[in-house]
Order: sequence, then structure tokens, then C-alpha cells
Amino acid sequence: MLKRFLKSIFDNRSKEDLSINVLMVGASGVGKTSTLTAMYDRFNKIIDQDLELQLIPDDETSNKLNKKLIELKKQVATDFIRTRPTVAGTKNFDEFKFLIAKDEDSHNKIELTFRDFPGGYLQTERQKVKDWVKESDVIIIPIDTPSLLEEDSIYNEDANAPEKLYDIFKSIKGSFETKNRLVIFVPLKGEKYLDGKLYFTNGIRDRLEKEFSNLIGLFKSKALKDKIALVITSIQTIGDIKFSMIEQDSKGRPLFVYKKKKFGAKYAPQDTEQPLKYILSFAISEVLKKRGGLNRTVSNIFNLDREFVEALQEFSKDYKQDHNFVVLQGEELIQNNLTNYST
Ligand SMILES: Nc1nc2c(ncn2[C@@H]2O[C@H](COP(=O)(O)OP(=O)(O)OP(=O)(O)O)[C@@H](O)[C@H]2O)c(=O)[nH]1
Ligand SMILES: [Mg+2]
Repeated sequence: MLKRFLKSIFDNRSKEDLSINVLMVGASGVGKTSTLTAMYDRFNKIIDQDLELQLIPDDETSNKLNKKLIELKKQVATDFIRTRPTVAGTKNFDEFKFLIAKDEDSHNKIELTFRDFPGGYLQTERQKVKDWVKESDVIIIPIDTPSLLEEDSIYNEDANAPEKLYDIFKSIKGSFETKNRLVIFVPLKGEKYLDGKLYFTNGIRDRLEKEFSNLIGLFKSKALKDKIALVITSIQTIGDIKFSMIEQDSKGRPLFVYKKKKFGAKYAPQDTEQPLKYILSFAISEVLKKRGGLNRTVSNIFNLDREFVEALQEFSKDYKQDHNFVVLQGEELIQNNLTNYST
């Protein structure tokens, strides 16, 4: 009886433990939906066939993201790409559900849910955004890099809303003390600054730290610094087109103009699997920590066998770390090793 009771508790708990909630947060047009689409597109292409791991979307997720992928790809076919008008913005709050598993019948799995909302909600639906932030394990903050870097950052608040984000996070600071989280800044549209030598010398990290200093300061505060892993991953969801100049539209608003890098440019995303490597690294690290705190019999109730955990570790162990992939804080929350793992 007691055994059954205990098992039911831990069964429920294991389900909870193995689902990871990822929230895309950022102003309209920064690239929340594109980031999600590009991560999905690349995962199954880059993964080693011998590694028995897939990112499996449910049917609805697959339909929605495939549509978005076609839109992203089409952008490279045009000569000039302007951020306004852009690909269709998100209309409503949306959820995208995936399994990370060997295949869909496997009992070894991690449920990954991505939540995405229209950037306008940062103004109009602040309470909802706060609730989603509270519920999340991972927060992805895409950043429009030309707006961050060009013209001494004068377009940054408008495009990337660092102070709006700071206000939202600050007001729910207490809820951040309850569990570990991973926050990933994802600079996007940065092809120009990631080309050739600029890859090693661009000012993305420095400017990001300066322009988001309030938000980063909050994450680094005494109460939160041990709870939040903070990472920057500069990825390219389209590749082959790069920021060219800022024009004015008829109302005097800035219009960021992008051009193809070369004749015959094609859709060539780069590093878009990296945020997922960080996410899975964080997920395994959390699971292993929880297992470590339990005795052996109970830990067996967690249904992850060694092979699966090793496949996850193999995929995520080589997350990039260089000038454009930086762990600002909390490396211990994303590191995982097998020494804790007993079956
Ligand atoms: N050049 C370039 N453009 C990008 C990149 N990522 C996204 N974009 C463009 O940025 C624009 C906005 O992207 P979305 O993903 O729709 O932005 P969003 O944050 O979801 O916007 P809302 O849904 O309105 O809140 C699109 O035109 C994308 O093609 C990138 O890495 N490089
Ligand atoms: Mg969107």
C-alpha cells in the first residue's frame, strides 16, 4: 500500500521533472518564432544517425512550423529583404510540443514545450506574460542585433525592449528564487557581424551586457545568481543575407534593409542547434541532480535509462563556447557528468 502510494507520488513527480517549458520572450519582430522554427529545422539534420535521439513534434506543431519555415526560406529568394513589412507576425499565444526520444514509442523521453506570443503582449498582456515567465524553466530572449549595435543603439529600446523586459522580470523576482532556470539571449540577424574576422572581434556581447545591464544585473543579484544560468548564443536563422543599411519609411520610421551576401544566396542557417544543446544540457543536469538526491530504489522510478541519458549528453556536451557563445553565469547548472548517474 505504502509502496504503491510512494510510487504514485514519484510517478507524478517524474512526469513533471521530465517536461521542460521554454518561453520565447521579446518585442515584436525580434525573431521569436524564427528562432523556434530554425531550431526545429536543424535538430534532426545535424544529429548523428548513430545517436538514437530525435526531436519529434506533434502533428499540429509540425504543420505550423513547416509553414513558418517556408516563409523563412522565401526571404532569401528576394533581392532586398526589409524587416517591415516582414513575415507574418504571431497573432496569438501559441504552444509547440515536442518529444526528445529515440522514437515516439520509447518510454525514455523528455517533453519539450515551447511557448510563443506576439511581442505586442509585452505592453498589452503583461500579467499573462508574467505568469508564463513564472511557469517556464528556460527563457529565450531573441535580440535584433542591428538594432542593438547600429547608430549607437538608438533603436535598441524600440526593437528589443530591454527596459520593458526588466520591469516585467523585476516585478516577479520572488518567483525566480523557487527553482533553477536557464536564460538564453539569442542575438539574431547578425550575419554582418559574424562574417570573417568580425566573428572574433564584434561587440555583440559587450553591447548586449551594456544595453541589458539592468536585466542582467537582476539575474546576477545575490538572491538569483545561484538559480539562473545565463548564456549568449548568436545564431543565424537565415544566413546568406546580411544587414546593409537603415532607411526611413514614408513616416520617418527606420527601415532596416538586408541584402543577399552573394548572387545565388540560399537559406543557410548557422548554429541554430546551439540553444537546444544548452537547453538539453540544463535538462539533464537538473534530472541528474534530482536523482542524486534520491536513494537508488526510488531513483529507478525515474524512467530514464543510461543509454538515453548518454545520448542526450553526447548531443549536448559540445555546446559552443567562443566569442559569440558565452556563459555569463551558472555554468554548473548546465554542466552534467555521468559520475552522478547510477542505475
Ligand atoms: N537576417 C536575418 N533575419 C532574421 C533572422 N531571424 C529572424 N529574422 C527575420 O526577422 C523577422 C521577424 O521574425 P519573427 O520570428 O516573425 O519575429 P517575432 O519575434 O516572432 O515577431 P512577433 O510574432 O510579431 O512578436 C522576420 O522577417 C525574420 O525573417 C536572422 O537570423 N537573420
Ligand atoms: Mg512571432
